[in-house]
Amino acid sequence: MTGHGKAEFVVVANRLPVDLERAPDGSDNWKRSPGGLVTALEPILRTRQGAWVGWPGLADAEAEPFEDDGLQLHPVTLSTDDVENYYEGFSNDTLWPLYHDVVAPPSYHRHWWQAYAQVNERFAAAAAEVAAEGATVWVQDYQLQLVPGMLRELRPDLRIGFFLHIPFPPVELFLQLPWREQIVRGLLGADLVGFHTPGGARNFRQLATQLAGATAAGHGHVAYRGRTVKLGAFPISIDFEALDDLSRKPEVVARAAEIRQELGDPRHLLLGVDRLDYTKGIDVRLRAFEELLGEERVSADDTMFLQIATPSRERVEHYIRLRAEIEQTVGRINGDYSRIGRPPVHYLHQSLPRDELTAFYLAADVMLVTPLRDGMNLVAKEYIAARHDDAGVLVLSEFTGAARELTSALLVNPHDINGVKAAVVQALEMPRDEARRRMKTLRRHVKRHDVDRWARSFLDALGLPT
Ligand code: ADQ
Repeated sequence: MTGHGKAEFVVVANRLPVDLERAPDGSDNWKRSPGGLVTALEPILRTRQGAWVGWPGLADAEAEPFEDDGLQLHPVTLSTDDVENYYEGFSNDTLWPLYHDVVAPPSYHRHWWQAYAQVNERFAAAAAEVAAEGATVWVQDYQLQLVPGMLRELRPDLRIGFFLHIPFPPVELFLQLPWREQIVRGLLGADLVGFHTPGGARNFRQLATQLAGATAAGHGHVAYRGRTVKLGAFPISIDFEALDDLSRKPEVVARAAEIRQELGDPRHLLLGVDRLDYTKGIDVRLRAFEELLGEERVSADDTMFLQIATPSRERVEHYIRLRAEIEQTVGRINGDYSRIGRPPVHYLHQSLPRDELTAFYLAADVMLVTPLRDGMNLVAKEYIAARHDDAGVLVLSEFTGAARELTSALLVNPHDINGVKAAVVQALEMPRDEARRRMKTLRRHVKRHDVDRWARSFLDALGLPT
C-alpha cells in the first residue's frame, strides 16, 4: 500500500524518550530522558523498525523526524496554547484529579476539551503516517485517550493497544466528565485496553456498556461495533536488575554511608521520594511524623525524615498551593523540634540523578509511600530493588496499585493518621529478622515481575509475539 510508513511497531506517548533543550544562543540539543518505558521497549523497537511518536517537551518546537541510537523519533509540535490547554489544562487539571478519586477538584472547561481533541487528532495523524500496513501501535496514557478511536478511523488495518498509567476511576466519579462518552469511545478504538489493576478494567467495562453500548463478550472482552476489544490488568514494574546492579556498586554503597554521616548519623532515617503531587500523600506522612514527635513516640534526637520531591507541573494552581503547604509544614515541624544543626525534617525540592537516588534508597531504614491514590507507584518497587542487603522496611498505602502485589510491606490507609503513625512506629521497631523476611519476599516478587515481563505480557495479549 502506498502512503504508509515503514514502522512495524509504533509507540505513541505524550513525551518522546528524548527532551529538546534550547540553549541561550538558540541552538537545539536533544537529551535522553531514561525512563522504564523506553528501557523496556527499546529492544522491541529496534528489532521491528520501531518508531516513537511524541512531544519533545518544549512549546512551539518544530523538529523533523530523526534517528537516535537506532530509534526513529517523530516529534509532534505543541504550541504554547496547546501546552496550556491540552497538557496543563485538560490532562493535568481535569483528567488527573478526576482519575485520582477527585482528591483535588477537577476543572471542566470546554476550550480545554477542544484543545485535547485537537492535539489527540495530531498524534493520531502522526502515528497513521509512520505505521506500516498492518503494523502494531501502542498508545500510552491519559493524555491520548482519543487516539485509539481516531487512529482506527484513519487506519483500520492497524493493531492498536492502549495502556493507562494512572488509575481508571470508579464509575460514579467518571460520570462527572462532560465528555465521558467520547473518552470511552476513544479507548474502545483499541484492540486491547490495559490497566494496572483488575478494578480499573472492571470500571471501564461497566462504562463501556453503559455509555457506548458495548456488550459483554466472554471473559475480559467486550464487543463494540463489530469488533472485540480485550480488557485486562497489566501491573507495570521497573528494571529490577539494573537497579539491583547499581545499588551494589561500591560508589553507591559508599555514598549511602556518606549520606547518613552528612545527616549527623541518625539512628533512624525515614525517606519519601515523589514527584511533588497532591496525590502522593506527602502531607500525610509529614503530619504523622509531626504528631509522633509531639507525642514523643519518636525523638528528634535520633530520628530524621528526609523528603525528596521532584518539581512537577509548576504552573498548575493545585501544585503551586501544594508546594506552599508542604514547605510551610516542613518549616513548622523544624521550627518546633530542631536543635541547631539537627532539623528533624530534611526537604529537597530537586530531581536527583539515578545513582544518587539509589544511594538514598540504600541509606534509608524506612521508606514512606503514602499516596491517597496512585496507579502503581514505581518508587515502592525501586526501594525494594535497591535493597540488595535485604534490609529496610516499606510502609505502603493501600491505595496504590503496588499494594496489590507488595503485600509483605506494612500496608496503611493514608486517611487514617493513627494507623499511619502506628505503622511508622512498627517499622522503626521491627526486629531485624522480620524486616529481612519481608524484604526478601518483596524482592523475589519484583525481581520476577519486572518491566520487561510487563511489556511482554501486554504485547502478547495484543498478539505481537516478542
Ligand atoms: P508517577 O506519578 O510519576 O508515574 P511513580 O510511579 O512513583 O509516579 O514514578 C516516579 C518516578 O520518578 C520514579 O521512577 C522515581 O524514581 C522518579 N523520581 C521521583 N522523585 C525523584 C527525584 N527527586 N529525583 C529523581 N527521580 C525521581 C505515573 C503514575 C504511577 C505509575 C507510573 C508508571 O502516576 O502510578 O506507577 O506512571 O506507570
